[in-house]
Amino acid sequence: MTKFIDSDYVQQLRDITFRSYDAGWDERNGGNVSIRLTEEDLKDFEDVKKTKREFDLGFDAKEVAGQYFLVTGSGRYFRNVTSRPTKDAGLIRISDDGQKAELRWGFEDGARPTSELPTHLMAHIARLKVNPNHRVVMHCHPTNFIALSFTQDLDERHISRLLWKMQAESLVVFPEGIGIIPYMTPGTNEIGEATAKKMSEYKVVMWPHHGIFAVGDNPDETFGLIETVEKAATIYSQIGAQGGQIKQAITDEQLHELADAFGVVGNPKFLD
Ligand code: 2HA
Ligand code: ZN
Repeated sequence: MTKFIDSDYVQQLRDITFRSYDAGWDERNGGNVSIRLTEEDLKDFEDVKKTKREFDLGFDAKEVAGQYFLVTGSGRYFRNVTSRPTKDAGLIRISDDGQKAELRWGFEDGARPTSELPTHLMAHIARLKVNPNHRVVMHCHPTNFIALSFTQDLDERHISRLLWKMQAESLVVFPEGIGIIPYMTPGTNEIGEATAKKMSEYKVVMWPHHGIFAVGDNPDETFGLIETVEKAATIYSQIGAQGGQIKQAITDEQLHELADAFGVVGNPKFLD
């Protein structure tokens, strides 16, 4: 019998939660991840077939009914997922009526899915319409990116251009730029709806004074996207530490050349 604990999915979740913690982006219980899986992905695992507990979702998730999500637990620490995956992570199936999450594996000591489950599921629903290959949604608290939300105008064009111009990699990795929602209370359906709306256009959404939400095909790519955004924000912080005076910078013409060279389309709203 193939056990779900031995799957690549659990291994990938252990890996990115620990890496994100180790990068300093998940103090205490900060951060949450979800990986969308299908019945087909799970057909070989005998130990995910039975519902062990149910959770009310508090919103209608019919658009992902019958799909599975490997998620981190509410109040659980990213630091611990790698050593306690069966307690701090769980596999849920969205019920056929879209109202409940059925626990199929994990959360063995009574844990529940992350408090940000509404945002995760709403973001998956939004991304499925844009790019059905996007299976991973990740939230964490990258320090320099959060700092930008205090010192900069919360303007998508401004923040996107600032990060694009900090390194040549940025435009290639997030050519759509950065979506920004207003500051809102975490864990609510409202912040989920606002984030999901942005996710129909952006792979990265800033939660001002809180953190980042990012999506991607797989855990590696999603984590790499967050690393790239945070690296650009860190360069900006270091420029400040070096006195803040910019003597030369990447021009818009060079951004256009980059986009052409790497076959990406920079968001025309933000590129001059
Ligand atoms: O999971 O980061 O936004 C804890 C959080 C809430
Ligand atoms: Zn958070």
